[in-house]
Amino acid sequence: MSPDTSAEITSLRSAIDEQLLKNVGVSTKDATQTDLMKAVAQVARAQLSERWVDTQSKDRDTKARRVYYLSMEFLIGRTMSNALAALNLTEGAAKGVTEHAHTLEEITAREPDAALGNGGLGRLAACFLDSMATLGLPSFGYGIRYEYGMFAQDIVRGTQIEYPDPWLADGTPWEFPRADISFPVCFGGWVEHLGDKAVWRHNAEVVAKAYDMVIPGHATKKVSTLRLWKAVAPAHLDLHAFNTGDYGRAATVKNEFENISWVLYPNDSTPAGRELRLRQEYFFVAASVQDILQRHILEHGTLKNLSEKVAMHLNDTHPAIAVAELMRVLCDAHNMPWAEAWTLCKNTFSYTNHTLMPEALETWPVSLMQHVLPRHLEIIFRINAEFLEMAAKFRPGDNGFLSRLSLIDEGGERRVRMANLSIVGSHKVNGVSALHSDLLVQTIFSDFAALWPDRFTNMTNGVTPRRWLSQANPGLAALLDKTIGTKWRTKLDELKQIEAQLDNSAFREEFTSIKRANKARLAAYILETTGIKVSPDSLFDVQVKRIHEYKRQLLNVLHVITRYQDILADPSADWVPRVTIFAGKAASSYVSAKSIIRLIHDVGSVINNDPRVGDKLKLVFIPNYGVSVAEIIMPGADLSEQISTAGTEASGTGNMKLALNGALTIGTDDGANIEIRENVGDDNIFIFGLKTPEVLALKRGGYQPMRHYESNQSLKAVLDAISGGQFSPDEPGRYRGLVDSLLWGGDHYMLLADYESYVTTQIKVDELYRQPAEWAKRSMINVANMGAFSSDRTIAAYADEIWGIPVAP
Ligand code: NBG
Repeated sequence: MSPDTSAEITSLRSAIDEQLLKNVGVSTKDATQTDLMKAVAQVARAQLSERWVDTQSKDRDTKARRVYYLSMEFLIGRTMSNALAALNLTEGAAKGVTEHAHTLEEITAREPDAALGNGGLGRLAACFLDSMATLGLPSFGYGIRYEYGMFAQDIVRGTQIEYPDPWLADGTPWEFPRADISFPVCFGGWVEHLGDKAVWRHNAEVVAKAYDMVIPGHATKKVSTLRLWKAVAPAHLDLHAFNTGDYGRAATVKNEFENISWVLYPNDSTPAGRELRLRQEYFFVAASVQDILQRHILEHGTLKNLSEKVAMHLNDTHPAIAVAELMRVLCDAHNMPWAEAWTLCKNTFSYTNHTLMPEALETWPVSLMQHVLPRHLEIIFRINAEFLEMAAKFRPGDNGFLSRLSLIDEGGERRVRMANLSIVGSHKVNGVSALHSDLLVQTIFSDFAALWPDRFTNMTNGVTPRRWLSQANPGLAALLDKTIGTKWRTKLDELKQIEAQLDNSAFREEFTSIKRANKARLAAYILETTGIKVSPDSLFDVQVKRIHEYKRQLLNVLHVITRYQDILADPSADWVPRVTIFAGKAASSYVSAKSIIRLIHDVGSVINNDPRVGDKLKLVFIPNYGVSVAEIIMPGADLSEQISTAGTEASGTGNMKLALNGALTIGTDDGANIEIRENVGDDNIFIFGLKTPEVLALKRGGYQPMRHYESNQSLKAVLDAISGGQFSPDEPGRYRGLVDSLLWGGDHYMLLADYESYVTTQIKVDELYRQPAEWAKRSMINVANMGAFSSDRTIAAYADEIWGIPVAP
């Protein structure tokens, strides 16, 4: 319960004042919003610290089995509001800061986002930590303490410009540096074999230093830990260079080591293919494995029972080198026999695949691996030899089978396949939605599935209701509390009860006016960040996610232009006013994605300034999408665009956040959209387009995008307008290449094939929106049926079926 006695609030106020004075170093009357942010954070931090110490000592005493979630990315966002809510300090802090004539919203906005991730994969990891803590799961997340997180996006004349994100520049109140926890991590050199013993003579060493972020659970005092590693040069300077006056060289050496934890790689779907990235992967894995084994030995005195007490999860293949590292440590450092070590290893690891996109499947050149991690390469070769020997017995004489299974891709430059290593080294492998998991075993992993059918399973993604409903949408949260009680925060299935209110007009009106207020807030944010004025009475049509061809933001633009042309053709028709809202970043080297961002801006500036259109249609692009921006957008959306080509989006989680906040989905039969439809019912979602088998059949049968262009007049008019320069009069040829890639380049993601069905479905959306009561009802049904998409459900299933850690129901 929140502190409701004035005594509690008074003591919170004096705690804030005390922190201002003793820790932040300002007098209470001079405190700025940033000072107050720091002071409030210190108050919360002290309580988190106590909870951390408690949780650790309980888990130690019970010798708990723990899960270690290894991930290159954790997209945490801001911590303040979440921490205050978990500690029941929100109300008190809000009252405390009003004393200083500020609102809690203003104070929390001073905190920079911890954007240590690219998109869905990293945000999923953050939601998972929240759920692990809330479920009281003995758990650690392990990752890298990047000095620079996801780049900041600015838009200059329609073009994306990337800026570094120095989120740690002013320090963060939320981390706990663990000065006494550090481990060496070695690189390079060669391997010597002395008898049957392998000795890795590395030629470089860096130190990994631990920084913890305490992840509070909700409705529990349990916390989880996110332990992030910072790379530090073994010596601060090259002393020899320094003493001979070569200061440049002295600093270079330091940088060479420390750049490992400098930046998050900004590509979320193409392996950066750079040595530094491989070093990053090994760096955090090696430090984490040492930390985990040290804790295990302290508690159990032996490594023989490692897999009984330790579950290590590979979040995608980025930490896959952990399989070889654990083998190396067990065999080389602890003299464990290979076979025993291998059994432990398989029982310890599990692996989640997050994409079917072939270009995103990580592989490393054997030559690079030899150069950076020579001992690991040997170990991978040995794992592979034993594995292929076993597989050969399964299908004797089938060389194709063996070469597909091999951990080494022998076609062209030899490369290590990290997905294959992950599968072979794990006891469970999962996809992230029912469709994705099915496709995994039918397509890219079919050979492995033939060998080990039981190894493959599904864990549909989820999102934390604390951040994505309670915190992001306080209006709706309050209405829910009043109507069905407060338990939904940790038992999201409780939302089902609001179906009893569907015909209660008072409830519906309140529900609608909350959405209206959220839209007004979003409209204000749009005005502030883009200068474009939009009316909250319009339908807010939202597509927010990374910009990627398979996600088909371009299809959305085609629809917007269609609508624009139709409005011009018949301006007096009864148009449902609409604002199409985009946000998202394009990988810095992804030329087509950047061109789509520019097109959105070009089309927007024509439409938004056309007096014949007015409020009937607006097109906006909100810059610098990230967790905090999403917290403003999700509650203000009416329509959620989830329009990837069927079979390409592994799951999606934005789709869940939007529906949880009452947006209706327009989407393809893809990823978790399918499960959202199953939960909310066919009448409460707009599904269109080709289904996965149809996409595959069309590809096989020879897809001809030109046919659609020739047979559909409005599609032709739209594409002609773009390629003819109607939206880029200063450079008419700007988008010719983009249109050509659809017409002549094969339209890889089949935009043209889905266009007609998409546009027709958008008309159905309008029809429903014309009936506000009906729309509100369906929106309520969406909220009511989102219980299945809580990350608590997902994590309970992982714990039960993969990690073997019981959670209390
Ligand atoms: C992404 C998928 C999404 C999915 C998230 C989380 C990667 C490699 N994959 O569909 O594209 O929701 O992972 O599972 O980032």
